[in-house]
Amino acid sequence: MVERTLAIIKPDAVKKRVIGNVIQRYEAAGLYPVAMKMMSLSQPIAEGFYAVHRERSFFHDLTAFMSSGPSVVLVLEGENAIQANRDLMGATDPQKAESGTIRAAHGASIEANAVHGSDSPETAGFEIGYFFPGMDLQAGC
Ligand code: IDP
Ligand code: MG
Repeated sequence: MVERTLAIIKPDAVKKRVIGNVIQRYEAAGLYPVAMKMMSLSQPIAEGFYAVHRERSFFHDLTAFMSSGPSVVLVLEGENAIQANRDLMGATDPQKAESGTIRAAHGASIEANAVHGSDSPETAGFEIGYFFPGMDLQAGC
């Protein structure tokens, strides 16, 4: 099924100058950008985005990191895009990520792990709407 997912190239990857490399990996995996913008997330915007993690010990550090510089926020479209992007990203901890994944290539730590990807249709719907209001989770609109 063709679906959409929300991806973020995080501030660490932007600083490392690997935006182009990451987008190349998306395209090579059949995940095509259908919306994209570069933006600096404020801490409140990062807090709203990661609200599901607000009780976690790392929440403050995570939202400070996410607002430490510009990110690239994208909607990717492709066959089983949500799971396909999770596979392409690799494990949250780059040291545990399979070789060939984006996080194995570019992640520095469990926090500064280069990319975000939605983890379910429910979160993809919320996350796409959060950054691209009015844009549908479903392809073809
Ligand atoms: P995911 O990005 O692989 O879906 P989540 O568990 O949803 O991982 O965590 C969201 C983000 O929070 C991670 O990508 C990472 O940046 C950060 N994070 C997760 N676990 C830790 C931790 O134990 N310490 C610090 N940051 C963490
Ligand atoms: Mg997650």
